[in-house]
Amino acid sequence: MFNAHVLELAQEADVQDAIERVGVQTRGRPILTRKGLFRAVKLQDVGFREANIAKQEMLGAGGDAATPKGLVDFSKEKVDIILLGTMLHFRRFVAKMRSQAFLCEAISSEVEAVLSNYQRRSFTLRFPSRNVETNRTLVMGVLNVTPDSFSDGGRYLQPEQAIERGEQMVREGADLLDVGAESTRPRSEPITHEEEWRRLEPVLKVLVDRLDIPVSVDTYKPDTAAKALDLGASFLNDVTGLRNEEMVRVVAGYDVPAVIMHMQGDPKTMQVDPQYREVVADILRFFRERVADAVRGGVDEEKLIVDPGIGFGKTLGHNLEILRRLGEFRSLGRPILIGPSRKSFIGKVLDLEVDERLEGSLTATVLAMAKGASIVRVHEVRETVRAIRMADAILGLDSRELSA
Ligand code: HH2
Repeated sequence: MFNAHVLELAQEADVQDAIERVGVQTRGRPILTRKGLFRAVKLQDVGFREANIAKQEMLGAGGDAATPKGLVDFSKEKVDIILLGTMLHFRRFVAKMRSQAFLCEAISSEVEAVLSNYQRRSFTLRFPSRNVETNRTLVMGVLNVTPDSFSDGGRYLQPEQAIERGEQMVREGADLLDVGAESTRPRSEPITHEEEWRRLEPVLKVLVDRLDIPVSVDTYKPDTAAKALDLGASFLNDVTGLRNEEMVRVVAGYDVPAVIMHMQGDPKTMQVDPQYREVVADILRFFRERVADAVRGGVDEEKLIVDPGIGFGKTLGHNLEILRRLGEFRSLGRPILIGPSRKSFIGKVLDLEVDERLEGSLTATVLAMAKGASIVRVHEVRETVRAIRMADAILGLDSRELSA
């Protein structure tokens, strides 16, 4: 009996650890690490010439490519393909494609970039007053100074209550705080900048002074964003994904981190009949465009955080698929934020009202961090911090020394 068993090697570190344990010589380690790591890379809308070359080069490199029938009978101008191979195969492929004709060089660069991005686990969030590392999962507490938020609407409308709740979340272990003054729940009505600021100012003023953690403002209005940053907020959370040029100017001008969230449509109508060609790929494309636009507008790319926007123009199936495939967003090389907390997709799966969704929220949040989310946006901070610390320890993400 040889005690054969299948090893789970998803990350470079897993392969390195496994081959070290069998006593591989130092020289052999890098090559075996590449051979031990399998990847599948999907490309969309590839011209048939490039797709044919990619298939040949991937086969030549020792891997393979999944291509549609339309590629061989020339019935399609553009096709989606999946490259399959180990990191060694991809290394050879990238080198070969670089010197091929047509758009092959661009494919080579894109594939090389996503494979390297996907490996990236830790980021430094540079806030005005401090840097925060994402070498463990960060918990962002939600504070809604609104009369109508879907979960905590009306509870923290009075400044004293909101301030007390903010301080409480810090005591409970929040790493970041997200303060919002306008609900963006489905069917909500927009409010004016004046009204938003009237609700926000008294709370924000005190919190930024008293709290020792970075505070973000959940707003898509450039005027509110600028005033909040002047007052001492550390970053911005924009549910419209920096689509407004003015907002890009604010982020670039203040040089602060910003969350680009994906939303299909607007809150009033987003849940009517959301449609995607492929939900994950479509959102990835949206992020790429938004990041590129922001960078063109002077924003430092390293300041951007992406969030697929659970519940914003998505069906139950879309939300579950986004969470199941969340790791694919690591292809962007940006930190991922996720906010499943108490949302209606949990209510639909478990048939439970908003205030009974704690277990569903914790499950979604922990699975999301296991897939690579760096920041989790939650209402129930105390419980989430415990769940996340435990998950971080199991996954080896906790930088603290844990003794036996
Ligand atoms: N969800 C809500 C609001 N802002 N921002 C990001 N980045 N990600 C999210 O998932 C997200 C968000 C909705 O939740 P909540 O703030 O509790 O509700 P409301 O919009 O009703 O105030």
